[in-house]
Amino acid sequence: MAEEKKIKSIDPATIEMIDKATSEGVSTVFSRAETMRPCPIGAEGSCCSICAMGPCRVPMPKGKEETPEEKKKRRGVCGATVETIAARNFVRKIAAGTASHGDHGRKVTEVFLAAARGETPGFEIKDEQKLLQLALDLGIDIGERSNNEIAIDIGETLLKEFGKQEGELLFLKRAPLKRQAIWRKLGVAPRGIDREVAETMHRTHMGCDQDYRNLLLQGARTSLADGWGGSMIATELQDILFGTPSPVLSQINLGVLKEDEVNLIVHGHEPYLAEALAVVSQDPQMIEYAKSKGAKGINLAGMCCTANEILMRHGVPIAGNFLQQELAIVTGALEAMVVDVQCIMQGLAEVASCYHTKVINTDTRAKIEGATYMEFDERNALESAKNILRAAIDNFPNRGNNVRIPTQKTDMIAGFSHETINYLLGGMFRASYRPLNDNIINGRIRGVAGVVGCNNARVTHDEAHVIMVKELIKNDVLVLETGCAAMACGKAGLLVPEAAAKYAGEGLASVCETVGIPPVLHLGACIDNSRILMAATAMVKDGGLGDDISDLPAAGAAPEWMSEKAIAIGQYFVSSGVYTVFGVTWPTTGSKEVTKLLFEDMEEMYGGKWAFEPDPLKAAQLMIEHIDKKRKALGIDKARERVLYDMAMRRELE
Ligand code: BF8
Repeated sequence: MAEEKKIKSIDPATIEMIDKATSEGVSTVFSRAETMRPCPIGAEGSCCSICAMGPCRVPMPKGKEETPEEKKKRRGVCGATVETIAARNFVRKIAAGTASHGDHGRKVTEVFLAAARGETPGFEIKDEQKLLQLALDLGIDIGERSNNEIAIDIGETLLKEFGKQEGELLFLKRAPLKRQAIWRKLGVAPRGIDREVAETMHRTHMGCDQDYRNLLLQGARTSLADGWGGSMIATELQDILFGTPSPVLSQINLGVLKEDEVNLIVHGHEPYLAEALAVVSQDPQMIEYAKSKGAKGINLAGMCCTANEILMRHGVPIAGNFLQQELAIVTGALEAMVVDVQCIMQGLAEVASCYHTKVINTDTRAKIEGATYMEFDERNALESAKNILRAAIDNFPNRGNNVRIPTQKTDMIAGFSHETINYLLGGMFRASYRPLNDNIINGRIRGVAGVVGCNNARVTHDEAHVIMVKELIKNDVLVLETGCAAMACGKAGLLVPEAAAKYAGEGLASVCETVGIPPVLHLGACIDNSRILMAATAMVKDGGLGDDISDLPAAGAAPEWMSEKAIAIGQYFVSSGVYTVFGVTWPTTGSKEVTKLLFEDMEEMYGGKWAFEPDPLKAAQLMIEHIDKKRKALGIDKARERVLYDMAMRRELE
């Protein structure tokens, strides 16, 4: 369990709005986290609530070593051991995360198919090159056929991936051959995405799968159905439909809200509505309408993963990450918060009731009490978006006199898709990860780290992300980011090329300077962690760094994780061969055996394993040690001298 935190956020804009909320008597996630302590038994995975004979609480005794006799007695009413209970709880989180990304991927596929069939005016295939590449990957005939004909075949093929009952997910073939062989040997190559989720729910029903090892194998299989299934399908099809991201300059933090314009934040995960809003908010008629209500214009901003989607494709600024959602309303300057699915705090409607903000929910899968429901119809996207935007504009005259927008906003560059990294490094005509591999081999770059995931109100907002990433880049580790992690580092000024000279070690800085990239690359939303899998695979395929993802000098982390999706992501990285460190709290500490399997034995099985370290500096050092271990195994450890930073040098660099 993380220690009592000292400050609520490292971000002054966040602190200013927490203070404003407090002085206005508004409760937020920050104040609720103070009054509601986490349940210590649930936090360690020792509470079983899957049948009505419980909930059974079987906590690890504190302050003394448990005897085998005591351990035997730690059982639920049905006789379930702590191992079974902890493992069931853990793999259920994986199933929930996989289901969330999978359902997102399924909806993307349906919209993609509808667009290919010409049923969604406003949405059409944008990235022909990626469409054709995907057709080749899937063995779909290109010939003289139109893009839409090819897209229909792709959509129909990928839609079947969700309900497939036999065989393997098609994208598994993209992984290095050695990786595929490991999955097959362990029996964890997923069949259909939904099938793995359903089987996990079945196996974790009362009195079913009771062997924690077997449960964790199914957990791995389910997680792979996320990373190489639902998430990868979503990323691929979104890119084809809305455009593959390329580097774009924008800004981040609550200071992107504007005092004299209609402010509209789009928050959640699926990008169709946000795409349509990005278009209609530029419509001269809508701008005129906003002016008729006394505003100078329309200001669209994003929040959470939806923000990442429209930032990368349209340069739309980001108002903040997960823990800032209520605070955007506390500014008093937000006309509407438009939401769809996932990571939308139920506290939003309550906070909005203290201001003039309308919370507009748009998805039938996520109804919200106290919000205004305006269903978004993808088949009539632009009209739907206009209706929602009109509701926001109509709300502008209702602003109160309690408006205060923090001044903080920071420049950031996003849009580093796997393809873009390829082009940036290798050039348009010989796109390749070769230069990255060469710089890793010659030691200028020590390795690569994926730092991803959420904010968590149990730890200081954004702090762990920024400390970890600064430590990594100082030690010449190139950082790839997604989700709320990328936003934390964006606010801290790490997503601009100038950050290389300021914060990165000499080797990494020299490479960033040559290529013109920041030392921390923003790859997108959480589903876009599949881009990191693709980047890792491309590094393996380009040669010189072993023949599997687990051979790469690479590591992953989610230092402020909170959602079940984060556990699914972490497990698919581990199952793909990546050493992955989580912070905040660890959900299986109630069982030594389960924790040992995750933290130790998985390395034997998958080449990757989990670790838990709530101190972000120590966690970064664990990642660097792992990277060095891999460099040694590859025989490239002599190529670089390790730079050790003492405290004085660190302060100088800060
Ligand atoms: O999917 S990083 S808080 S917003 S779960 Fe949610 Fe976590 Fe943010 Fe996106 Ni990902």
